[in-house]
Amino acid sequence: MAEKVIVTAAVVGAEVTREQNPAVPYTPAEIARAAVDAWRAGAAAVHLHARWPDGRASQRPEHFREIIDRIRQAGSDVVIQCSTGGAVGMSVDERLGSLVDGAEMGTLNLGTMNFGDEVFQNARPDIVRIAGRLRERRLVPECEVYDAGMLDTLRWLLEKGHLAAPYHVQFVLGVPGGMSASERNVRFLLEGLPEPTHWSIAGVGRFQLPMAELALALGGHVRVGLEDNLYAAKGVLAKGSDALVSLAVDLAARAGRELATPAEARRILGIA
Ligand code: KMH
Ligand code: ZN
Repeated sequence: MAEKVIVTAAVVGAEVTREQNPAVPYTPAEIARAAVDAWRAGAAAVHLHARWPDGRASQRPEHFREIIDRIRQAGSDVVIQCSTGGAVGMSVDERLGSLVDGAEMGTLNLGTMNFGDEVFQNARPDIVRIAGRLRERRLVPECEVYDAGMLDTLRWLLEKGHLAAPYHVQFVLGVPGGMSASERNVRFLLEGLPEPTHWSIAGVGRFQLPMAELALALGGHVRVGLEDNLYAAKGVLAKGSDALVSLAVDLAARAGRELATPAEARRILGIA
């Protein structure tokens, strides 16, 4: 029987805007509400970014603290994962601002890549530094893999002792400049995954739900939400990340995969 599935909700990224979808949350209160709604819809974990009230990307510790406090005040035990990717162009120091008390996981982006028309910089010494900070703070890394060579970097980090289990792998597929979101690519990536590990797929744009369906069929976990995709169906804007979580929950039921609760997700992910 396949492991229970962890649905992660990425409720806001650094790039999507309210002009594209009015449901995109900006303030800490809005982001926390989106996270709690996603948890109520079945998400066991939330992947968090922050914004300034005008929508600019923020990695300010006070924004992350307020988001986490509000999520807990609402009675949610959802697993909290903070982005150390931030936005393209931010320094590593700025990106590390998100790792505040209350975070349980932090992302670890495994390479430099074209990101649309920009460059997302993740030089190897910076990856090592972020991995070190996650270790110091006893946060479980979620390794963001956008392309096949990044799995070689994962292996290198493990060999050199910069990273050790527990860690989680998120295949983020369909970023313009990264690997596309196809079944062939997923099967190839899975062959290169170090054992033992658990993995998830975040498909970008129209690939979000097909990739969730594929991950469910192959025994993986899934990430959905407005960070990666603004639409519930072709031409239909999602009313929120919770709506996308609900669609993933339906797919999980159809695939015969039970949902992990946040407590079960902590056990699977190795969060102490
Ligand atoms: N905003 C992207 C440039 C992460 O959260 O760790 C990077 C990103 C990855 O979203
Ligand atoms: Zn992110």
